[in-house]
Parts: sequence; C-alpha cells; structure tokens
Amino acid sequence: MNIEIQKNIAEALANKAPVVALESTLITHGLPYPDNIETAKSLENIVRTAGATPATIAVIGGTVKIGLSDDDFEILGNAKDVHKLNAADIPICLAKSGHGGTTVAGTLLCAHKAGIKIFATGGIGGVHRNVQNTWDISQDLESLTQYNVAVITAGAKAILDLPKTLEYLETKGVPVIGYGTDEFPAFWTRKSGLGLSWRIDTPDEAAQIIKTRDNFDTQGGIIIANPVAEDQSLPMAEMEKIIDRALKDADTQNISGKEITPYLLKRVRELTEGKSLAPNITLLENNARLAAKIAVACSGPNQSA
Ligand code: PSU
Ligand code: MN
Repeated sequence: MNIEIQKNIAEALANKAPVVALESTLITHGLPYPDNIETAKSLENIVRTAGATPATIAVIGGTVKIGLSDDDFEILGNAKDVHKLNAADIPICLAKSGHGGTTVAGTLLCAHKAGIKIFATGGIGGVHRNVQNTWDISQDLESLTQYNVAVITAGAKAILDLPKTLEYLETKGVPVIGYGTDEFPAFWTRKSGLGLSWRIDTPDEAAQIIKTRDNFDTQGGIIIANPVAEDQSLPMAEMEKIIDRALKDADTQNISGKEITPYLLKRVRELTEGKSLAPNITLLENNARLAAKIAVACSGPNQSA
C-alpha cells in the first residue's frame, strides 16, 4: 500500500504510546506562507512537549505519509501543484503521484488506516450557509460518521451554518462534547449561542468516553469542541459583518466547491487586517495540546484506547 509511517510513530503505535494525528490542509490551503510551516511545526512541538508523538499526515509524491520530513513540509508550504485532499481524492492523488494536504475528511481516513485514534485540527468543515442553493456540505461530516477517531476542534468555522452543522451531526450520530463549555464554539469566537448536550472538563473524562465507546463498538468518531482562549476570542457581531462581506465577495467572484473554504478564510484574514490570524494559530495550538493530553490519558493504566 502507498502508506508510509515514520519509524518513531510506528514504534509509538506498536507500544500503544500516545499519538496525535495533525492535518495538512491548514499548511497547503489554510494559512499563508511562512506562518503555515511554522505553525505546523509548532503544533508538532506542542504535542511532543505534552508527552505524545505527533503525526502530521499528507500525500507526498503519491505516498500517504504519516509523519513528515522537513522537505515534505517545504513541498506542502511552497509548491503550486499541491491538492486539497478529501477522503475521496486520496487514492486518485496516489495514482497520479501527486502532492496534497489532507482535509479533516482526508486525515480521518489516513489516521484510521494507520491506527491513530486522536486527531487535532483547527475547525472542522460543515454545512455551508445557503446550502439550500449550493448543496455544499463538507465531506468532513461524512468522514466523521465513518471512522472511529476523536477530533479535537475549536468548533466549526463561523463562515458556516452552525445550527445546521450541529443538526447534521446529530442525525448522523456523531456526538459533540464541549470541553469546558456548554456551547458549541464558533472558531474565532468562544460562543455561538448553540447549546450542547454534553460537557467535559478534563482529559481523563475524554479518555473515559473514548474507551467506553471503543468497548461498546460504536461506529464513527466524536467531536471534542475546545473553544478559542478568552483573550483571543474576536467579538461575534464584528465577525458576522466581516463574514457577510466575505460571502458576498465569494458570490460576486463565483467561487464555490473546494475553493470556497480557503477563499473565505483568506478573505476574512484580509478584511480583519490580519486580526483573525493570531486566534487561528492559538486555537490550533490549544487543540494540539489538549489532544496530546487526551492521548496521554487514553494510554495510561487501564485505558486500552
Ligand atoms: N480550518 C482552518 N483552516 C483550514 C481548514 C479548517 O483553520 O484550512 C480546512 C480543514 O482541512 C477542513 C477543510 O477539513 O478546511 C474543509 O473544507 P471544505 O469546507 O471544502 O470541506
Ligand atoms: Mn464543500
């Protein structure tokens, strides 16, 4: 199979030591150069410092790489011909010997194949606003129903229709658990006004849930929603205006499909004059740290996850 697991990650997995998967679309399509590479490497360091092994996942030259070299990071951060890979795109990119950053959907597939059960990202994709006209629902949601991986995220990006995203997850049986919050976080802001049924406050509680689900043989993943830090949270009313404007601009320029999420993120960054970048990076770091703590708790005594 075209899947290559870095030696230290393979060893950690064989020893049931804590491993955290990290996605790579944030490098290829989410953040500007050179913040993208710096952030991806800082996420790996944060995971290591918290006692787990990081596993950034991408496709390089037609191989799924679980764990990247410095050269791989440069290819993803710089090359022009780098694809955005959902789960469905991965075998095609492999067949064509291409490079690509894996989205949450793509990373879930690869993490599952490698046997990694904890995954940190920034914000998952979801049901887009205006879905009744576009039918645009991120493959992230579908992959969450398929692979038993816990995803640590700062909620879904506020560019989406958050109530519909939560309804979709409920219908599909993907539990959403607030970490230190009773509300679904909205990426750049801590609050969305949308209540969650379940809340946890410690990594141990997360590990208990992951282990219990495993023993119960439940299908699909779970979402652990970790809000952006209080001092980084951007005001919701201000963000709403900016998102509205970005959506109008996307419409005027006829942007749709795979391009819409990267376009909106970039446009929001421009319209906030870069103010959205710092919270975006900090929330990624917080999610990586929490994911590592959960992975450590999962591999502790009596935790077979
Ligand atoms: N969050 C970010 N930056 C990103 C993404 C999320 O801060 O680039 C990416 C993730 O990889 C997510 C993808 O899986 O956007 C969703 O894209 P779409 O809406 O096209 O499914
Ligand atoms: Mn889409």
